[in-house]
Amino acid sequence: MSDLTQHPPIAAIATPIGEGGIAVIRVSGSGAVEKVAGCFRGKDLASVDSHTVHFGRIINNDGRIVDEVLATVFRAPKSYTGEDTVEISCHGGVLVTQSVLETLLKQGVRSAEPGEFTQRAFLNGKLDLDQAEAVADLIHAKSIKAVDAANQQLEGRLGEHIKTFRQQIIDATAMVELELDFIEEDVEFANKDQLRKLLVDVNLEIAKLLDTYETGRLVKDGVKSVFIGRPNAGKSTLLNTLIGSDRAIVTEIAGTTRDTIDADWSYDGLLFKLIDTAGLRETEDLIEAEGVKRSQKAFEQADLVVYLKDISLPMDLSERNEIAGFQKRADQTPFLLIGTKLDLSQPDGDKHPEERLHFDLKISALEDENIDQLKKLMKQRALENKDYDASSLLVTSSRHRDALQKARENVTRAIAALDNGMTGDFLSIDLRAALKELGTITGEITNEDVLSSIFSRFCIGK
Ligand SMILES: Nc1nc2c(ncn2[C@@H]2O[C@H](COP(=O)(O)OP(=O)(O)OP(=O)(O)O)[C@@H](O)[C@H]2O)c(=O)[nH]1
Ligand SMILES: [Mg+2]
Repeated sequence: MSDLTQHPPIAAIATPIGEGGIAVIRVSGSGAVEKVAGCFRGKDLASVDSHTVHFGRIINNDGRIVDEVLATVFRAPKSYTGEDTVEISCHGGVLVTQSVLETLLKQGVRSAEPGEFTQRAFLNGKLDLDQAEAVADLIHAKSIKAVDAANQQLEGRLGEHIKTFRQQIIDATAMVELELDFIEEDVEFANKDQLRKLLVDVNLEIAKLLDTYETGRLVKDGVKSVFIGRPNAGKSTLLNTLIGSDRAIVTEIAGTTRDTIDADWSYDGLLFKLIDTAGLRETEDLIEAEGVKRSQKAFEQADLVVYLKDISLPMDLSERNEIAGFQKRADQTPFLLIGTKLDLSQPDGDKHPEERLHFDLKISALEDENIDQLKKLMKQRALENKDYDASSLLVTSSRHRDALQKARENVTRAIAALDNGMTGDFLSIDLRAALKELGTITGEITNEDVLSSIFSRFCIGK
C-alpha cells in the first residue's frame, strides 16, 4: 500500500459533458478537503465529519459566485480512492461545471488523467487490479450479461480464485525449498506424491478457469454474427428487422450492399455484433469485388456464421458447393443455414430434391415469420457447448487469460521436472514464475506499461 500523503490532489468532472440536472466534480488526494474549503462559502469543510454533505457556494478569486453546490466529504481511508475526497454536485450546465473545475484548479489542484481515481484506489490498496479493470468493464458494458460478468469480477471472485492458486503454489514451493535445504544430505523428496498431487490439482483448477474465457469473451465483447449469402438473399432486410431500424439499404437490385455494415443488437441480455455483408458473387465491378473480399474477411472473424439462402429460388449446384465449403471452413465456429423469403416459397416447390440441404430454420423477415425462433437459435448456437449460467465466474480479459495460460505452462513444467527426477531448484524456478504470472492478474506484480494501458481505457473522472 502506498503512502496516502504522497498523492497530491487531483480533480475532474465525473459526469458526462453536456447539459443535465446535476454534474459531479470529484477531488481526491492529500489536502483535497482543504483545497475545496478554500473556495467554498458555507460551513468550514476542513472541520466537518467524514461522509457528510454540505450546502454552499463555490466562489472564485474575485469573490464572484460560480455556483450553488452540495459538497460531500469523505476522509481517508474511507473513500473510493482511499484518500481524502470531496464530491461537488453542481448545476449541470457545461459552462458552470467547467467554471467550478477551473476554480478548483486555481486552488492548486491538478487535472486528473483518465482513470486516475481508480488507479489511486488500486495504488492505495482499495481494489485489486482485476477489480479496477472490472470498473472499466462495468462502465463499457453493452449488455446485461456483460454487467453481470463485470460485477462478479468487481466483487473479487476472480481475485479469490487467483489468491487460492497462489497459496497452493506457495505451499508447493515451500515443500520444494525445504528439500533444497537438505540437499547436501541427499534427501529424496519425502512428499513427492503429495507435492505432485498439489500441482496437478492446481493446474486442473487453472484449466477450468481458463475454459471460461471463450464464453467470457463473447459475453463481454459481444457475439460477432456475420450474415453471408448470395446477393438479394435478404441479409440486409434481416439486419434491419433484428435491430428494428433501416440501418442498411435494401433494394431489389442484387449487389446493393457493397461494404460490411455493423450494428449492435442485444437479445436476452447478450450483445450481438451483427455484420451485414456484400452478397457473394463473381463480379467485374471493382467496388463490389472489394465488398465480396470484405465479406470473406468478416466470415473468417465470425463467432457465429448465418448463411442466408433465398428459398423462393432453386438451389444450384454451385451454391450448394459454396455452402458446403463455408460449413467446412467454419470448422468449430457455429454455423446456421437459414432459408429466407418463406412467404414466397411454395410448400412443395422443391424441384431439386437431390440437392436438398438441411436448413436450421426458414424465415420471412418481411412477414415476421419465425424471427423469434431465429433470435433464440442464434443465442443458443452462440453459447452452445459452453457451460455457463448467470452466476458463473468468467474470465473476460485476454490479459488474464494470457497470465493464466503462462502460469499453467510453468506448473506443467514443474510437474515434468518432478517426474524426471530433476532437483528442487529447477522446480522452484518454474513455480516462482507461475506465482509471478498469477500476481500480474491481481496486481501484486505490475509495471508502469501495464498500468497505463489499463487505466487509459477509463474515462476522465473515474
Ligand atoms: N417477400 C420477401 N421479400 C424479401 C424478404 N427479405 C428480403 N426481401 C426482399 O429481397 C430484396 C433483397 O433484399 P436485401 O435485404 O437487400 O438482400 P441482400 O441479401 O442484402 O442483398 P445484397 O445487398 O444485394 O447482397 C428486397 O427487395 C427485399 O425487400 C422476405 O422475407 N420476403
Ligand atoms: Mg444487402
